[in-house]
Amino acid sequence: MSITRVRSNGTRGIARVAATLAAVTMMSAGLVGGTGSASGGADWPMWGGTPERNMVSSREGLPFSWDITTGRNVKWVADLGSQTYGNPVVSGGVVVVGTNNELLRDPKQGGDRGVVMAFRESDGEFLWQVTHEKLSTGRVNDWPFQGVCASPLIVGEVVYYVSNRGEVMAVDLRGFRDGENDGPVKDEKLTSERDADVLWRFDMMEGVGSFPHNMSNSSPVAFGNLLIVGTSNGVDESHVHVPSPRAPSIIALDRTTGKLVWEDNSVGEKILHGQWASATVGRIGGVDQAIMGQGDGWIRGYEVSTGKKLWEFDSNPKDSVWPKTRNELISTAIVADGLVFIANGQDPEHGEGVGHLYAIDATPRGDSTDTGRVWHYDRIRRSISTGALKDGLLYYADFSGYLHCVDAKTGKPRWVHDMLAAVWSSPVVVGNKVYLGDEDGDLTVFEHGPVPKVVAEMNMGSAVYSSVVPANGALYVVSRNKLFALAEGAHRAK
Ligand SMILES: [Ca+2]
Ligand SMILES: [Ca+2]
Repeated sequence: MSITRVRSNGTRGIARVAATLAAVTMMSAGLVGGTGSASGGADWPMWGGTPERNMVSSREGLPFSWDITTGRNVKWVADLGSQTYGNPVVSGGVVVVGTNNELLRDPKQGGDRGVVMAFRESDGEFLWQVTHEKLSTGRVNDWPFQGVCASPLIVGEVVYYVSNRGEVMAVDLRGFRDGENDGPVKDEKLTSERDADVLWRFDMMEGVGSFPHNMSNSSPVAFGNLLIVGTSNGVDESHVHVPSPRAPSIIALDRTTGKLVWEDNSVGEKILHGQWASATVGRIGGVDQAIMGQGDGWIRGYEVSTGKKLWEFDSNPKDSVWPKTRNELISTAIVADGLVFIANGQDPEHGEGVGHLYAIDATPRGDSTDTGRVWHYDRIRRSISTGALKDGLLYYADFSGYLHCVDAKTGKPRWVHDMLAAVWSSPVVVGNKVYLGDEDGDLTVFEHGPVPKVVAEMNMGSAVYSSVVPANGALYVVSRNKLFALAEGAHRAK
């Protein structure tokens, strides 16, 4: 496969990474916030739709073709900043997405900032925004113009997300439009209806000593009253030195107060580069586990209520060498069919290379690299995507632009499709269709099944780093600078 075929857009990678990283069934008692992909619930309140992060929805009747030029099947379009790497989430009638500040909505909040914007779900009207100035340390911690990268999480009336300043934020879904200044934070300087009502913030740089490499990125996941978040702790500009080896990779906060509950630092100074992954929560072997890829290329599972480490799995062959063949983990694990699925890869700026995809049994304890390996698929290239598993078929994309359909039981390939452009996005199964976007801005729709079949391909006008989000009769797609709400039968006038 050609290395040069994949175009780079020239901006600094990792931060961009964040991006794609930047996505629950209510079954297990503690899991919070999901309406359940399996149950066909309406909202999509987090990365992956549910805490198990499996990119699958049983929603029916969503469009699989549209035309952004004529407006066919386009319900509404909202403008975002100039670079958008995060994914929208939808809950309580509100669509929330991270972007940058190049669409200046408030002259009082000028300059380069990370921004989270909220829109009304029904018609796309802008509701409120929160902005975060860039860190004064610059690109080593907070890359210019990358904005807020990871998907937020909405639980009830609260939006949780990680800012470009390494803060875990909790803000009111209703902002100040409810006439109340909610939460412990009462000293917001901007309190109009278009501003955000902050409930609390937890600064991971100050609170646990994290040193984010290039960008802070993690999509929070909730379990009961806990919020599980990755810290993004990484190397410094030397790309060798880990300035904060004692900082944890993963933390749990109290959702109500923002106070630290548990933390784990199994990685220590073994961080290869950065840590931009998001945690997954699923019940396996009777234990509710938090599972996350970490900066040394290992995946770890924790008892989610206590933070006790249960198992750890090396995603790289023992003879691999960073950065040529040893990879980091940017992909979010999914829990499906009682197993954990995850692929490794690298910062897109590092280009293409070998990758590894695994099915992992999360019941063995300790070092489970051998005991937990159900299968290993080595035809995948470096990937920053997250998987989607339905009817025994696992879809997984790689950065080289291939969409792999793999037998989830055996790890044997069923088919591979070449998107002919780099893929940051994750495949999402909606009903009997599979959606995947690429860096050329093409969004391809496949028939879900053991045989490859392209149903449609639409260009979205600029790169699609995000993954499609199905919610309440609409499909949300984010390009570099626009948020599209697509619905069957809708027609947006020019
Ligand atoms: Ca409020
Ligand atoms: Ca407040």
